[in-house]
Amino acid sequence: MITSVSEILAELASRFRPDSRITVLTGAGVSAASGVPTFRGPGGLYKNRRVEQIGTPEAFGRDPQFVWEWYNWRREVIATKQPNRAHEVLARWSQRYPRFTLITQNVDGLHERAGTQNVLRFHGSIWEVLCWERCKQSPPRWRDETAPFTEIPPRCPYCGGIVRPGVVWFGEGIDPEVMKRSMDALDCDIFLTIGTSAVVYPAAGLIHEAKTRGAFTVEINIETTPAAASLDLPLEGPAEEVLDHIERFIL
Ligand code: BV8
Repeated sequence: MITSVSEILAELASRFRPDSRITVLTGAGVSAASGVPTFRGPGGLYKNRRVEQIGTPEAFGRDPQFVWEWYNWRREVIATKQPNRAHEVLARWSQRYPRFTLITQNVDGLHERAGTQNVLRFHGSIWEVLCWERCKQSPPRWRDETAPFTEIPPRCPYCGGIVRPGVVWFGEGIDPEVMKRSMDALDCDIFLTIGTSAVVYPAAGLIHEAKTRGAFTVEINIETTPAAASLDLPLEGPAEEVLDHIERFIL
């Protein structure tokens, strides 16, 4: 029996009911159509270095100037970008389905700018900073949307030391509250993993856990990822197009 793409999308859309528990995990591919480079695709290297080499507390301790150059460049790029159709569809779902949760590895803030409700920022936010020394006078983190900083590393307004980006680096733990809420959201009916290479843990582990707990698992990606083989429905294509198609079948 040959099943058409329309039949597959219609079957998926039929699972979207008003009381469905819908959880979505997103990665850099969701922001690609907005013009934000992914990490492991073309343009992902910064001055010939990989994210795993720059995004660590050790790299920052050795050379905060270089690490801040990368973040300053990314802030400048992101500040000029707008949410795309993928962000917009997910924002509409978050407003329409009361039991919707979006877990994002992205630090760019584009989901929030699109109006998405119930966003869990698994890897923090590029628009937040904190004192590198965690000085007693400063709050745990604060928002600073300067793009770019004219002086890097930027200074802590409380102690005069340097600040670091409010993101989760390799070797650092996920915020326990964010982790708990993410784990709770894995008890869901539909779990979609969208635009992530599914190689960074513990985020990638969420996909397998959702499947183990009985969710119908869907992947949307332009490539095959290590997670694809164990998913119920791998859909190959750009997130901004595939989500648009699914939404048309739901409405
Ligand atoms: C921790 C900082 C413990 C923020 C980032 C288990 C097994 C193996 C290793 C580990 C493991 N557990 C932990 C580890 C170690 C490590 C890890 O996973 N290493 C891997 C790489 C081997 N993990 C950690 O260190 C984590 N911490 O485990 O701590 C601990 C516990 C207690 C106390 C202390 C410590 C922390 C990980 C945090 C990583 N932070 N960056 C920033 O500045 O951005 S990583 C970086 O990768 C990004 O931030 C991003 O969030 C993350 C994932 O990347 P993706 O979003 O997936 O992007 P990528 O480029 O890879 O892929 C894009 C995809 O989009 C592609 O598939 C492409 O095909 C697709 N695409 C492109 N265009 C489109 C599209 N899809 C659809 N439509 C399109 N248009």
